[in-house]
Amino acid sequence: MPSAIQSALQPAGIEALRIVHLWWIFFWVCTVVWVLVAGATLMAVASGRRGTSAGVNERRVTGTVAAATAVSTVALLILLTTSVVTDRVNASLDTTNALQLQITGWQWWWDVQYTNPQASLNVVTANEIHIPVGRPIRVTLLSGDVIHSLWIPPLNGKTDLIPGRANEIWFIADRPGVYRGQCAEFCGTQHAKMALTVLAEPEDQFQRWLTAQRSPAASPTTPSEQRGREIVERGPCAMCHAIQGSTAGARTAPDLTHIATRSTIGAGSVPNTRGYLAGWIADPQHIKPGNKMPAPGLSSEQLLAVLDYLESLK
Ligand code: HEC
Ligand SMILES: [Cu+2]
Repeated sequence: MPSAIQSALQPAGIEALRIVHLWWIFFWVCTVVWVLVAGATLMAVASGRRGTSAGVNERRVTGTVAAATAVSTVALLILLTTSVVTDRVNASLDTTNALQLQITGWQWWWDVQYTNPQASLNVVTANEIHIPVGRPIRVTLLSGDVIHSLWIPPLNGKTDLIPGRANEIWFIADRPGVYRGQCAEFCGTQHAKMALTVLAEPEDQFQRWLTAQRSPAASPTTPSEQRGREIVERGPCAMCHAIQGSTAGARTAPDLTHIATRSTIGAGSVPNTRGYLAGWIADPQHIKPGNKMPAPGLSSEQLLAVLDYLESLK
């Protein structure tokens, strides 16, 4: 996977582009103000040394204050209008043919649903989204616990996920790439390890991914995978996780139906390799201290079987 972009100064979509324009307007207006203030201070120091007479000073002060007030008013008006206009324009993206997503923030991971009017075509995943390039993405933002905030800097600004309320954002990716989003509202100990990876890809590639995600979990093909599935279904895992097509159907932890297709585990904490997966299942608290998955206490034989099974969930 190419390295992910997480900079608001490298926009990959029209919404982020408008925000970066706004950023540069703020930057230049503030720079000019700073230079004027610094210049005026230096001039005041210099004229103080020269010791100008009181009468001249008074007239100059009135003039300067009037000019400074006018400049400040104009500067503030520029900042106000440009930010209000950017906000309004960004809020009104054309959403014809939009892809509808529902993202729910949990301490400390993202539940993602590709909602479809036909329920059997729904896709549930976590912490990693695929989106088609050039199509508006309309996201409903919910929270399962506390306030979170979703920020994918190359695509759009931040929007909060608030318990008991549905917020909405839109964005569109102009070019393929990997963009890294991050929770931007402090939400507890592992707030910093709450990333959302966005893979923007051409429409046909996206459709292939979506179709694959719609299928239930792969059936075990080896005795070890079979054993792993039994442990997951009968053990504690099924109390929190869902694997479509198995009896595990809980929704308070990341959906594991196609876990092997994701690039990271623990919401971007570590790469999804066999080694890290083993480390995660053996002791999730070591990789992400304080997270809501207790160590399941599997024997090494059970751990290997569970690993084989999870790695088969392509
Ligand atoms: C008490 C609930 C609970 C139990 C029991 C549990 N998990 Fe988890 N699991 C979680 C939560 C919550 C997360 C997300 C943690 C985070 O990223 O902050 C998670 C994350 C994971 C992940 C990483 C998923 C991802 O996309 O990042 C894997 C893999 C996983 N669990 C496997 C298992 C297995 C296998 C078992 C049983 C042996 C199990 N879990 C038992 C709650 C649980
Ligand atoms: Cu958060």
